Amino acid sequence: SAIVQAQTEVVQDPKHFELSPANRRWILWFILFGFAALAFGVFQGFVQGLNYAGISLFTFLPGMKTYYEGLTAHGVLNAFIFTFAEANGWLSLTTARALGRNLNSKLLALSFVLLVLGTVFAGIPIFLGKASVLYTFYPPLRAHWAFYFGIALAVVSTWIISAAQLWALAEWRKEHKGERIPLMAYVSIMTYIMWDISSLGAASEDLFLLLPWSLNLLPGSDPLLSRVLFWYTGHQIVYYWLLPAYVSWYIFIPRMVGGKLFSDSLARIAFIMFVVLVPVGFHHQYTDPGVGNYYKIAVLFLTFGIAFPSLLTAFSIMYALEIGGRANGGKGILGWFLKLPWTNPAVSAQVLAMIAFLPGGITGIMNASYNMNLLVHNTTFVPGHFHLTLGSAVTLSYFGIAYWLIPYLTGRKLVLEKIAKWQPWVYFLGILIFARGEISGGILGMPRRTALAIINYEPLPGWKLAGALTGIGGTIMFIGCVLFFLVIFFTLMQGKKMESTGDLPFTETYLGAAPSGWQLILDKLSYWVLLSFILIALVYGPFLLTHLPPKLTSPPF
Ligand code: HAS
Ligand code: CU
Repeated sequence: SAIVQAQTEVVQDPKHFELSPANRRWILWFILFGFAALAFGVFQGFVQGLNYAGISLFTFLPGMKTYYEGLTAHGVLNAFIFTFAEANGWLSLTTARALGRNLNSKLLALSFVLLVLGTVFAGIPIFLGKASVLYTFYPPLRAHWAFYFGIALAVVSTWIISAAQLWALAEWRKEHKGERIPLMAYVSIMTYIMWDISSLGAASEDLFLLLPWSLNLLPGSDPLLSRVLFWYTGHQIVYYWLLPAYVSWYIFIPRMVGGKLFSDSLARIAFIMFVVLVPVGFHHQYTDPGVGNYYKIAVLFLTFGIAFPSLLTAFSIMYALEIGGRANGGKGILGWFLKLPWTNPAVSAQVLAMIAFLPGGITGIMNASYNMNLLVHNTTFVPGHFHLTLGSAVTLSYFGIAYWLIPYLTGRKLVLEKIAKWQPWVYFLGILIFARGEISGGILGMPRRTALAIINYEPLPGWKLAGALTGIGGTIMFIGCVLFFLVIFFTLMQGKKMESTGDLPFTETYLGAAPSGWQLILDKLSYWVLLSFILIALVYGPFLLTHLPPKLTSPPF
């Protein structure tokens, strides 16, 4: 309680701020569009889960003809469109609030339109069976050009949000010479800077190799180069999914549990590490022939490096939760944990997200360990890992954020509160069963990305139980999603109008942003970007120098 009462430092700039109607509108559209994409995607996910339990339903879904069509729709809608839309909306809001200035609403509108167009362009060929190339779009699998074009539009929409953020920051700096960047803006903008740097690989693959190839302008594809470019982005995209949840965990959760964030600098350092340690994508290619050991060993160490800011985060957030739990009367080593506001679904969803992220992170570190990877690569262990991370840490966090954000944006009170209270628990139970199935099955060699329900060979003995758990867990997760969509839908339709929506529930910090001293270097964003590019050149430079020009020899499949 001494810490709760001690020094307070705010993480945003002015005390009062009005979100403009245009900013509010576009942010709300982003949030709702993202959840709509999630709703379409989880239908496919439900069917994918049942596949492992030996039940083949994929051909029954509207527009679905094959397993791979459904899996592509699931991956693109949930891993790209849902996450891009939520991050675009959510981190525009946090940046605007923290800098005390609305983002350029024309840019928000343009970004939103491009994301919708991108979804339409990519979605139509998927649902026509002309782009069953999965969300990793490895050549020589070839999709209709509209698919690659749509993905490019979606990525450009994220760059536009980054431009809008940086513009607002430049304006803010003119009026606040020598001041520290407010923490809430800092973490939001750093997330997008990290993504700007990281998206260059897959974006150039898409625009310069795959799109022209799909239009027959190139003689063939270069699978090795494409995979290297894809995974350069493909690992860091996971932090573009995760960091918006971290923004909520660092900046909002401490306040919502009655606590406080301990250290401003520690939070900034974590985000700097995500910006600097970009080149780790080769850990998805440990088993790729054609990638030398230099790269595999370099990224092994760098990957352990980039797990570190998540450990910092675990420390920071656990401490913030403890401060809150103790302020609420929690005693003893763990008593504070029970005193968290568990009946508030905005909190329970996010604390459950954190708990799921513990095994999510541990399985990531197992994946990164070269010799473990040889055992689990291309097995269901990997989707087990990423449903604990993307499918839980991120998705459950967005559920939790939505429970207060949608009332904030619409001015409507949440309805069906009883269902909202149960919803995170249902989803959490589902993911635990699902991940237990996938992870144990993976250790027994159960392959991922395989239509197990219709294979013409005998499954290994352990796969039956693992597959059944995957199907049962996936069904419970799906029910958890449906409950969420019900709450949001009826809130939008029938929620009582509130008189005022108040301010965003951001935290105060115990050790705030120091106005002078070594901490000032944390705000020199260009230094960290430069460092990131140097490291990228060291890891990827030799590969590109020895591999280029592209070897466009593979015919399409
Ligand atoms: Fe990963 C594959 C390594 C994090 C997503 N990952 C994937 C794929 C996806 C994905 C989608 O090295 C599959 C791609 C494909 O289709 O092939 N991953 C890692 C590592 C981390 C990691 C080292 N991954 C993520 C996150 C994701 C994600 C985050 C999505 C959001 N991953 C890999 C590797 C592969 C891989 C290999 C390739 C596998 C293969 O062979 O194909 C690390 O960043 C993880 C660090 C995390 C932690 C956990 C910190 C815990 C926190 C919670 C604290 C709890 C609190 C509450 C406060 C160290 C912050 C507690 C309260 C109490 C009382 C307990
Ligand atoms: Cu990775």
